[in-house]
Amino acid sequence: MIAEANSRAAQLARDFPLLAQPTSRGKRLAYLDSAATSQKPQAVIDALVHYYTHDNANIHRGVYELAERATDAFEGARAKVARFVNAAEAAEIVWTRNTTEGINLVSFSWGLANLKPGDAILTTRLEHHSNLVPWQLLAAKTGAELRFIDIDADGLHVLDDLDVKLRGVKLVALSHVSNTLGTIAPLDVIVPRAHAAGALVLVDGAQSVPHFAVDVRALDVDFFTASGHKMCGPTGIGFLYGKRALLEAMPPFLTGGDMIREVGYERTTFNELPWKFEAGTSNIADAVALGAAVEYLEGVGMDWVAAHERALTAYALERLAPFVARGLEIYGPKRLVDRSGVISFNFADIHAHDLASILDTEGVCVRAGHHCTMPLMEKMGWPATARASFYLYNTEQDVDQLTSALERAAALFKVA
Ligand code: C6P
Repeated sequence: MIAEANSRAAQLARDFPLLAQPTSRGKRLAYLDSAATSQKPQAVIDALVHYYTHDNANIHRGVYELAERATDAFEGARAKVARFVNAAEAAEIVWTRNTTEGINLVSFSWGLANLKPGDAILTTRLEHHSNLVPWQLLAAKTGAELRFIDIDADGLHVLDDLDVKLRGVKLVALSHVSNTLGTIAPLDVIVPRAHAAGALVLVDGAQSVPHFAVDVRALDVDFFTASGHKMCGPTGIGFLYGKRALLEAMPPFLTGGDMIREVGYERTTFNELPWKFEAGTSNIADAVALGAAVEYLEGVGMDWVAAHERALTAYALERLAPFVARGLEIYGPKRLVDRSGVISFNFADIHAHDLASILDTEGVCVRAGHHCTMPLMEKMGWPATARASFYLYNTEQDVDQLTSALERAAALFKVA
């Protein structure tokens, strides 16, 4: 790995106060669970505190200066997110609580209004439960069929029969990056073919937009949704991008205050985009802080983030390679270009949960379990995996701490 990138990551780690905190055992913290949630830079924490200290009021309602300031901060953050993903306009960005809510919004609003028996929804065998369960329920409610793009043993999409699978499909819903295997979906192949078959495409961007530059217009996706908490922002805020014409035609998902234009006792007309989809008082402070997170990421540079994570993944795979002869299994795509900074593994016959607990005693945070992809684990025949995931603040030192902790696990479990 290039020493310069490593030292920049070490420098950036200082922006994240939590990372300086040793564990209760006095170990240096090696936080390798950013796929679950990222840490927050001081700039984001400050934005939250600043909002509550100086700008807090309800939005879109008050005419007084404070309320206008709150509204400006909230709508300004939306514009920052729109710029970050290159949406044509801020009105195409709907605030949600997270990726899960973004997918449910499309499922309930677009899905119930547009699907009927004989139609199909196409997803993949890699999906997080958030991008599977809503489609299962939608299929059951509408009589549509749920189909799957298969994956090979390395977790790569099998596209030989894509055109056959696309027959009758109204929506293709897939993750941009798999949270369990790190597989990057070949959207450049799938999106044009889906469109040619008359299907819309929804992309679950929970694991992509935090890690590399995403341009929703260049990708030509119809819906794209992500979570703020995985991209240096707070929990409880996420967004759904949708092409204007689609969002315009969709009925509201939740109803109540703020999403209305005129309400009578008998009937109601709805607000314009994006507020038609934002019922009730929004999560104003967290939206504002997500705007700060986006500015932070822009300041770092998304191309740098992507290059750094790729180099760190290469370094980690190299450091882990000697363990393979001792029973370490590494899952996911073999080629670096096909994968993100997520490494799922099992070590000899140590259960992933035991392994994660031992790593924890050494200050290394990794996730263990099914990673909310139970059908994928079953298909691959893994009861669980341990998963290390990287972000802009991780360094070679974190990877070295992981391999030292694996040595400790090997010693405890008497792995030769
Ligand atoms: N994956 C992980 O540890 P929410 O919970 O709505 O912010 O994100 C859901 C979600 C959807 N799609 C993908 C690809 C995801 O990775 C996640 C969240 C975390 O892998 C927590 S389960």
